[in-house]
Amino acid sequence: MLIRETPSWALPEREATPEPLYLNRRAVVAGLVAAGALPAAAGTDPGRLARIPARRTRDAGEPPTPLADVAGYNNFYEFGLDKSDPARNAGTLRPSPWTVRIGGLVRKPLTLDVDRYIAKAPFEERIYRFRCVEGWSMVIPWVGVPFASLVRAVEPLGSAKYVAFRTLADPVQMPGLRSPVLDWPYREGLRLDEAMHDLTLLTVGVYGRRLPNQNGAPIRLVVPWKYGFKSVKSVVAIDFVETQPQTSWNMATPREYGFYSNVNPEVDHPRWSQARERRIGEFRRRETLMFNGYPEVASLYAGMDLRRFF
Ligand SMILES: Nc1nc2c(c(=O)[nH]1)N[C@H]1C(S)=C(S)[C@@H](COP(=O)(O)O)O[C@H]1N2
Ligand SMILES: [Mo]
Repeated sequence: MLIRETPSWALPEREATPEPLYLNRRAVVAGLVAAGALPAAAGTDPGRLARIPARRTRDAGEPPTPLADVAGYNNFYEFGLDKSDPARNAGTLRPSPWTVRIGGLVRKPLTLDVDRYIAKAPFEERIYRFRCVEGWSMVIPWVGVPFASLVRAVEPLGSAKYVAFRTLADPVQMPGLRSPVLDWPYREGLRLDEAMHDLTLLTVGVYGRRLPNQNGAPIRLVVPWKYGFKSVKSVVAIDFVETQPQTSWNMATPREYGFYSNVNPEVDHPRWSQARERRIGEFRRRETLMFNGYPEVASLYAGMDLRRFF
């Protein structure tokens, strides 16, 4: 749903954000900086986005999860296995300068300089539901651009059918790489039509700020109709390929983590039901919605048996 459309993105922050959120943000951010979970501000605030998103093009219709939870309760195994590890350990990640190499079966491969991209791309704010396969969920105001715009820029060849994403794997910056829980680097993938769906967001910020390291700085994917592990963090390489790429979670436990992993309350994970979820901050569990409440993606899977292709 389009809430605001303006010719210019250069709105003052208070106009780009609903008032209660705006009023809260400074206090919350100050608290997180004090707790060491966000970069400290030395005069200027390095966490601020160079440009403020002008448009909110998606609203979940529910209040966003507080930034303290979004940036304090994370899965990012490169920094440890506990939910509080990434916020504690991801300070060693250096998100700038950062490049993303985009290639494979494309006519115009390119290397993205993320700082320059952040300074130029026409960002939107999108409030999406976010559902982890572990059974918890949040509502998150992301800042990003539709991934499809990048796909169009590199001009995939007709033979490109899938997109493969890879996270940085630097043991100096990422202490979690010492433990072999996953086959590093963290890899994920989408079918090309999924990658080009308007909901698929190339994300650089949250709550109007650059992504905290623990949320996948400086650039990550967000695929809101799929379980959270498909939303790969701190991306360094994107390749267009012909056949379904290997993905880290699927390689680790294929019975538990399918390539598609669309949120589906009717297909249980072998170790737990997916029928319900706990929204972080709520007490009672709520029912999980098909495709996480994004029914517009259903046509991508027409004719597919979603029990077999889970
Ligand atoms: N590189 C990388 N990306 C990752 C993960 C990870 O461990 N490493 N965890 C995934 C999982 S399981 C979830 S639920 C989300 C969590 O994103 P958030 O911490 O921003 O909420 O990131 C996903 N992307
Ligand atoms: Mo997850």
